[in-house]
Amino acid sequence: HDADAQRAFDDLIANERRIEPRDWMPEAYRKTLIRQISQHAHSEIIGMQPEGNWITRAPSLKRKAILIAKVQDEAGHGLYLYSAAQTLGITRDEMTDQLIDGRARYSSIFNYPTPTWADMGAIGWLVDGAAICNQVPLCRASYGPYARAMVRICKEESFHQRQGFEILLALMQGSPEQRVMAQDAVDRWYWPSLAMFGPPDDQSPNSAQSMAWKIKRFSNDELRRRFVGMLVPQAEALGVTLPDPDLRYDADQGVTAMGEIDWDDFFAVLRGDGPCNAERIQRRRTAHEEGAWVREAAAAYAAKQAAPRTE
Ligand code: FAQ
Repeated sequence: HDADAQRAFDDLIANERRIEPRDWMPEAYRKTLIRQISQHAHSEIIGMQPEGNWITRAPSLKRKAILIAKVQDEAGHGLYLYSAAQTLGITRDEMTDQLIDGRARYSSIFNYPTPTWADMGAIGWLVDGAAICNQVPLCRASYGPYARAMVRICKEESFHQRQGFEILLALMQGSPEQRVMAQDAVDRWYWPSLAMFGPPDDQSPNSAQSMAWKIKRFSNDELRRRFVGMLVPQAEALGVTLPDPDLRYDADQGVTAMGEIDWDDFFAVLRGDGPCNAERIQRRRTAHEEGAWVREAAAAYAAKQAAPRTE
């Protein structure tokens, strides 16, 4: 019976069909999806903090409204993704506990500070740009609920990326001080955004199996290279310099050479030793604790609605 179930699963994967929550699936497939989707959800939720930092200080009402909308979208993405993970048998409470206890991973990128307004531009352009590049292929992931969540998320990420680009463009067309601020933000976010794609292929323990299961469609290094190739003409349009003297780009062949990422810094951030790891988790934990009364009130209200009417 198990062999039949495995064969049915293998056929669905081989034929580019989707695995749905009620289908049989190997335990390892379920586990790796819970791992990746919950990490992705946590990234969206923690990812609200670096930009949330600028909502009260945005330089105009219009900029403030746009930034609020973007951060709100990130909350929405986190919620879709938690729901997708829940279809695999983990509860929202378990995922939340893993995050606020510091046991869960979330993207390394959100452990860096946002000292200037130009960081809002660099995050949109580089971080959302990297997210799109990584996530468009995930729209074809073999697990239905994850793939479908990605479609809407990618549409919203495209708007986020454009708004970041436009912030940087406005700064690059501004005063000399504003141009320096924009370039400084690009210098600080460029390398960490490349690290978002994960470790090099020969140090990526999950890639081979995730690609065989058609969760991942391209390797970490392939997507990273594709991303840099997208950035080069955009950097030129902006008038900013990508801080990699070894970068070689050819319009026909794309990126032919690039410098080495500081992997020691990446692994330090993964261990929890990045500049903002402790602050990010503490803030999430406090927000969760301060929200306890809202959850209690919602549960009490739901119970009251479910109870039979007495009048
Ligand atoms: N940070 O074997 P691999 C966003 C871990 S976008 C932290 O290569 P895999 C939008 C990895 O989990 C950001 N950890 O792993 C936004 C694994 O550890 P584990 C979120 C990382 O899964 C924009 C170990 O290293 N996007 O939020 C990172 O095959 C602006 C070995 O790595 C996603 O999550 C990293 N950068 O490939 C929001 C996309 N890289 O679990 C707000 C979905 C690797 O064994 C503002 N995820 N690790 O303990 C993926 O595509 C994949 O999971 C990868 C990693 C590509 C991230």
